[in-house]
Amino acid sequence: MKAVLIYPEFPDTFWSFKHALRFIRKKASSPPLGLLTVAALLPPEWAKRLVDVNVESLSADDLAWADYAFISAMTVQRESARQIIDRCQAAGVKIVAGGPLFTSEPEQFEAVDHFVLNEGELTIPPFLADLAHGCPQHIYTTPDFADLQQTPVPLWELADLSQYASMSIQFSRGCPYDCDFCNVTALFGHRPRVKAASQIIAELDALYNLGWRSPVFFVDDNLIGNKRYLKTELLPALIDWQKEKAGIPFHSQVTITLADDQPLMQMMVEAGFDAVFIGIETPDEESLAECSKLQNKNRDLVADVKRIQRAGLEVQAGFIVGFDHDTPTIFQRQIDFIQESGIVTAMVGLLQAPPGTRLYRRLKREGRLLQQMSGDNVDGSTNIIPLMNPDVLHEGYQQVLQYIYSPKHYYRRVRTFLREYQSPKIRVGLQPQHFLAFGRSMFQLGFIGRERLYYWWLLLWALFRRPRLFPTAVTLAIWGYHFRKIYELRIS
Ligand code: B12
Repeated sequence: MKAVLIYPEFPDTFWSFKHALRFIRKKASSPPLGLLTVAALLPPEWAKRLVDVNVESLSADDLAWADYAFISAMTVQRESARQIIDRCQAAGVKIVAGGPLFTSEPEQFEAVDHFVLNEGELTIPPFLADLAHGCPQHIYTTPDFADLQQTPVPLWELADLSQYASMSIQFSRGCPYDCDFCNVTALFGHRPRVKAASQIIAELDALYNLGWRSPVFFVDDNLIGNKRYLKTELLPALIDWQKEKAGIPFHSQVTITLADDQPLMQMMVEAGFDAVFIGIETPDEESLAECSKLQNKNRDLVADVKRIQRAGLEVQAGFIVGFDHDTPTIFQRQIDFIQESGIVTAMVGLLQAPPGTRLYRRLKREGRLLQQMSGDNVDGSTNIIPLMNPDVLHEGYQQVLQYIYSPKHYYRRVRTFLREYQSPKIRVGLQPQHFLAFGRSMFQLGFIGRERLYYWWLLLWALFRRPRLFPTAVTLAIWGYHFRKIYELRIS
């Protein structure tokens, strides 16, 4: 059997980093970990090809070669997925589809032969068994959650690693919290299921042996969901692993409660973590209560962020406007919070209700749902009717973006952050692409960009005040360029 595993194209989004990747001559930020895991779940004797359309095009030869096309996608890839499905159908290749897009809206894709939904560890084996007996069904689904200790090492060797800026690894799925707008618990449940530390070391070894010497993203929705296991098993194993390795910093996603645990932060930094993404959402206590983000309530969130930064972890964060309790004062409060905390990578979106969430069910009951979601949670669109006047909400949203991503305020935020941030313990070794990126940034941002004065001032400031963080300053300047491009598209 010959299987081509296809990952559709992403549009320009906040996390696509498309405008920043050009500086380092990379085509995508991360490889499709879901498909590489699916590949490892398919029989070893099958011939397999990966085509990530974000880094190479899908050729007629790929389709002529394959018996089956395995397609994975997020909602934001819907359009590209449709085009690929049409091409597979025209070429007479049978289509197997799975992943978040197809799990949430299978009814939208009539041409798919087999939907193998939810977690592949549970649904691929029955599909393969039926296929072997010549009677594969149209849809495979399950209400259960997989035991990650059985998940195989992803087949990274199928991907051309040199095209990506970062690699991905998954340690856990599931989150103990209950934020009403989040579809992670709907997709993966509340109980954090973890891999054994030895599995993670085997995955890291596999990447290292393939020559990978750049950042690795632990894609867990909440890395600290099981703190005990993290402290006693995973982090000690990672600290040990890093001892004979070079150039592999980690980053991940956590909750703000990390700030309460100094020893945990120290261990994470020692293990090589240098950044964490946190759902902060809003500084408004009533809106936090409304969405059940109770772990963020009754805290000094700015102080928490600074404590995490001082420990040596950059805080990137998500923010939401459009809660029922939001009044027009929320826009300035969000701006003040973001600027004061020095959260450089601030992903701000309008409240959306993904299918399967508690928020979706509530708004459906209240008759406040609109059209289907775009799949990009920060494109200024929403599928809900807000309580605030929609014009005021959109105007306020744009005002936040214009402010925080204007060169003046963005670069000021970078300095606020660098003042606090302790330099990372583990860094990527300098590679030719970094010099290239620096050269390009001097040209693009320092000569032709409208941010040129701020750019040079930041570099001078970093050189004298935080010389060890000079490469971080250059990186953040480049990221700022990407964020501005993304939000300029949204605002125009
Ligand atoms: C890592 C990650 C990213 C990374 C890397 C993405 C990439 N290249 O794959 C980055 C940071 C780039 C990213 C970006 C975005 N992301 Co993202 N991301 C994730 C995250 C945290 C983990 C995904 C992952 O690697 N999981 C590990 C693998 C092993 O699991 P998996 O992909 O689900 O695959 C399993 C099953 O789904 C199934 N499966 C998957 N594919 C297939 C295919 C077949 C044929 C079969 C049989 C089975 C199967 O089997 C696998 C093994 O069980 C998820 C949340 C989550 N927990 O899933 C969000 C998530 C996928 N992202 C999401 C979103 C919204 C985005 C953005 C649009 C955000 C934005 N506004 O910019 C962007 C869009 C991407 C882009 N490049 O522009 C949403 C998608 C929701 C949806 N319904 O589509 C999620 C679910 C987060 C959320 N809470 O809503 N993301």
